[in-house]
Amino acid sequence: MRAADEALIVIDVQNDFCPGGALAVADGDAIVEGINRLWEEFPAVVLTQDWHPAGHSSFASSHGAEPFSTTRMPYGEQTLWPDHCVQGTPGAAFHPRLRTDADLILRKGFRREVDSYSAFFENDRRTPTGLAGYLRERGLGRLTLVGLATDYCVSFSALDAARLGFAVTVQERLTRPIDLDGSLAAARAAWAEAGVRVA
Ligand code: VGL
Ligand code: ZN
Repeated sequence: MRAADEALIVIDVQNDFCPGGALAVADGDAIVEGINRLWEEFPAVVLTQDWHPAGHSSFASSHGAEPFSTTRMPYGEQTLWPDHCVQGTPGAAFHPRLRTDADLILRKGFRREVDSYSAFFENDRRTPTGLAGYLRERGLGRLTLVGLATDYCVSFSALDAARLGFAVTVQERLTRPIDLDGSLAAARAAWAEAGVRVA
């Protein structure tokens, strides 16, 4: 069993990020059993769920653009994705074999005009999701991150958590990357810079 201040944060293990899904990550489903096993060790577990309204501004279809192209948003550069994790659709549901009896399920990306890769802040880097306050009030200062995708939502969450003063470990074997234009290498370099541990 882990210490009482340790939490497992499971990022976006949802059907649309698994093989057959709208934004499938290669082998995304291969981490499910390992996450369920690791779960047993932790006194606290949080799941995050990417949860977009139809017509979300991160969808290429909302801009008449090609998926995986980029656009300028008021808050900066934004990659445009295939429509994915639309609220209430099967693609937005957790992988059917993932445990879901978490203490907290945090939904993110629900504002049409701004994306939210990180579990802590929207992509404007300023609007908090409330997760930091939740963890702090519960005395959970040490976080282990797993889930999808390594180089987007896991990485942005890890970097924000470190910036907020949490001790952060990414259990990389229980993540899978999208790896767009060197994004995985960039993520790993940023973790080293920010003091995010990789297990
Ligand atoms: C994610 C792209 C768009 C992720 C979510 O969970 O990593 N990536 N929305
Ligand atoms: Zn998304």
